[in-house]
Amino acid sequence: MQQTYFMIKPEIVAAKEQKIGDILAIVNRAGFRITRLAMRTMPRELVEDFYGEHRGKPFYGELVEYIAGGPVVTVRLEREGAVAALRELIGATNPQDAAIGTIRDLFGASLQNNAVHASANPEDAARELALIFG
Ligand code: 3AN
Repeated sequence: MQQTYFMIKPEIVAAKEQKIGDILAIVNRAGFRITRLAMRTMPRELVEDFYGEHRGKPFYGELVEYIAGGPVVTVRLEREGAVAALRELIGATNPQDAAIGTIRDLFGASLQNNAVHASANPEDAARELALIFG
């Protein structure tokens, strides 16, 4: 069994019509078990560490503001081949490029407001899970 980190981003949590349940249902139906789950606002310093690989990029400041700007849903998921399977399920970073039926295709609004995050590789998954859940 492999673990990965999944996060539902602030614009989904803040939306008048919340789609948190719909998104988690898709994840469960794809064979993932939820083994940790919380809603929280991430402190700015935590977001800066979390997105450390993007430090210095033109969108970094805006990205940190956005993710630290409101509560997110933090999720630890378990499945065989969880990391790759979840990346496939969420689709490409830009919802416009995301395959039909993927979570970002269904719920993403823009490159920044792309609904969800999933760890990119097993090393990131371990790092992100440690950062978020200790
Ligand atoms: P992914 O979330 O698919 O791993 P990353 O790690 O390249 O993609 O990007 C992390 C987050 O940064 C994205 N989910 C998106 O919100 C934001 N982002 C990435 N690239 C851009 C960009 N060119 N302009 C604005 N925001 C971006």
